Amino acid sequence: MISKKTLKLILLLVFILSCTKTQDSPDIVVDIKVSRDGYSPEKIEVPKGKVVLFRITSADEGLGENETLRYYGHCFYIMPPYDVMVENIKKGETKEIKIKMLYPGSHIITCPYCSDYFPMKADLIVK
Ligand SMILES: [Cu+2]
Repeated sequence: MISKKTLKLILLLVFILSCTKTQDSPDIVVDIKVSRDGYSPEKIEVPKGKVVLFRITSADEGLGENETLRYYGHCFYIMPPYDVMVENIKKGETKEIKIKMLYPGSHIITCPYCSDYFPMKADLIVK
C-alpha cells in the first residue's frame, strides 16, 4: 500500500520530469475555438520560452451524439515533443492548459478523436 505522501511525491516527480506543463503564471493567453470545422485560429504564433495559457472552447459535440460516449467532444493535442493533451472538451465548455514553450519550430495541433473525419489541424509556431 502506497501512502498518500509517497504518491504525491511520485506524481510531483513525474510532473517535473515529463512535460512542459507549468505552475508559472502565464505570459500570454491564447483563446482557441474548436469544432468540426477545425481550430480557429488555424495558425498560432508564440514566442519561445514564454508560458502560454491556452483556453480551448468547443462549439460542438465532435463525434459523439451524447455525453456518455467516450469520444464525445474535442481534443487539443500538441504533438511531440510537446505531447500535451486536453481531452473531452464538451460542447460549450472551455478547458485550460498552461504550457511553457520550450521547443522552437512548427508543431501540429490536432484532435485524435475525430481527425479522420474532420479537418482537425492547427499550426503552433514557436519562435
Ligand atoms: Cu474532435
